[in-house]
Amino acid sequence: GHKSVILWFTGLSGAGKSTLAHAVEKRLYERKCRTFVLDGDNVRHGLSSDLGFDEADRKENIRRIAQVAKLMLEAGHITLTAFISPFRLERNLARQIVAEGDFIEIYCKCALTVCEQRDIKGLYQKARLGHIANFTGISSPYEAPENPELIVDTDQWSIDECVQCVLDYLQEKGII
Ligand code: GGZ
Repeated sequence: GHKSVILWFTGLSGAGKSTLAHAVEKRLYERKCRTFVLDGDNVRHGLSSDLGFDEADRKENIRRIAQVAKLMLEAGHITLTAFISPFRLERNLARQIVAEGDFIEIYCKCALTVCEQRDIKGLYQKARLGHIANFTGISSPYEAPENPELIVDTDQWSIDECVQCVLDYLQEKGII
């Protein structure tokens, strides 16, 4: 058995949130945990398809995700969310929606210069050229967590090291 918690990954576009969430999910699945990943691929196209990226829409996006995560929690799943979630206030609201003790904030720490250099989807370049408005890190703020449960240095550590860091934490806390 395992406890149900939310693993709330936060960080810049390209910091590796989604990759890491899926890699952690795979390891949890192997241990027979019930898991679910919420990320841009399954939320931004459906539940939040009416929302864009200005401040109000991002806040609403995060509120919806927190509410869904709470339902998944009640269903007994370890839920992994991978959204930029740039605002401290909304992350803390999410924490309150979910219930403080079940919310594990994981800061995927990656320098903007590294994300921008990788630019896997070419979005940073578009943002620099002014073709995308309100782009996090360029023309919209990212407020780094002040007291996250975990920090993973995604620009210094391998994916495996980051995954192991999360699993060690879950084990240490008796969640898995
Ligand atoms: C940031 C944007 C933007 C703007 C589109 N700013 O690297 P990606 O492509 O796959 O991840 C980014 C994703 C961010 O959506 P989230 O739902 O995680 O954001 S938030 O939590 O702030 O609501 C990026 C893409 O969408 N994208 N426009 N302007 N990222």
